[in-house]
Amino acid sequence: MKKRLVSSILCAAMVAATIAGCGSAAPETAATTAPATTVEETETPKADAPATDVGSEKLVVGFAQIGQESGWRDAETMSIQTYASEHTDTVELKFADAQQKQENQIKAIKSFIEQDVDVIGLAPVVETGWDQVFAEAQDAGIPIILLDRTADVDESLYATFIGSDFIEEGKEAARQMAELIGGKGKIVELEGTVGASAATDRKTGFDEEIAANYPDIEIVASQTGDFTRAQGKEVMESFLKSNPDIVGVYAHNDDMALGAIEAIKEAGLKPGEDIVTVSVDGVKGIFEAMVAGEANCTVECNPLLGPLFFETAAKLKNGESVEKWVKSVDGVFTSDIAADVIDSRAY
Ligand code: GYE
Repeated sequence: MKKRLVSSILCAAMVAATIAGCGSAAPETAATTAPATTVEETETPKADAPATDVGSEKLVVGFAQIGQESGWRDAETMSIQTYASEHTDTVELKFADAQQKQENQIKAIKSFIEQDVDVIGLAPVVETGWDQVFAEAQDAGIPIILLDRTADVDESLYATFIGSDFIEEGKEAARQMAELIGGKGKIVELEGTVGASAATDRKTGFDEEIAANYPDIEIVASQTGDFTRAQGKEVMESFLKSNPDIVGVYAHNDDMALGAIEAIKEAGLKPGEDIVTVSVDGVKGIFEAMVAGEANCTVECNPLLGPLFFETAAKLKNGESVEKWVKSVDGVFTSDIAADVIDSRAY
């Protein structure tokens, strides 16, 4: 029963990823028939045990989540909590919501160490400032899995990073933007949380690709919207006031793009036509906006990391080796195919 459940979750993930890949408008970053994750991630569980089986004891995992800043984050939380609730006989999850604050994440990690969990998972809200608490976990013999964002620490301080290549996402977004605006014009950039790897790298990838290959595209303003819809809207309002002649907006996540779309409409302009959008994540809301003709492109970033997270934690508890970076394989979606794939989107 347990085994079937794990298999069906994996199959569902693979099917979803395959559908996603098939819909890809620009397949450079997407393996069209590949699962959303690498071989390591989607390995079929052994015939005689569920993937998170660690013998007679339960696998006890502490996860320090960032907060609830975006639809993407909610989908990831759901993926982790659903896996735990469907595997209560083999898995125990201690879940902390840090409400966007690094100090809360550090507190959560310290409490997980005190409770002597088997493995600690963390989505680091920012990249720096982790050395000391990671060293404490290491001294206590508890491995750390970085989930979806990286930390700027020595590689020896964590076991693995599971997530996407943000630089590549930024570069892909730049190529899509260039295509949409015919290689020229003024654009603005809505950045994610200051100091977060997903924001820093999505900016680096995008800005470098524009600078290297599109001399007639000018990024006239770039400012943080903290990965939220409300701040995306607010910052876009001020961008529109000081830059009335922009032709595109690049947002480091879909939620900020959705906020920007509201601001564009309120300014009496047509999002998707007067000002095109390119963003990252692939959440349902941006597909709806694309179907409505108000958004143009999203570069996918897979948040359904729950099963892989627990399987990796089980491996670490069992003393098995894991890759230092288990990279997600993500697709790219443009508005012309949004209507065909929207029903198959799992988040
Ligand atoms: O893209 C954004 C979220 O860390 C990859 O965080 C994640 C990012 C995601 O808030 O929407």
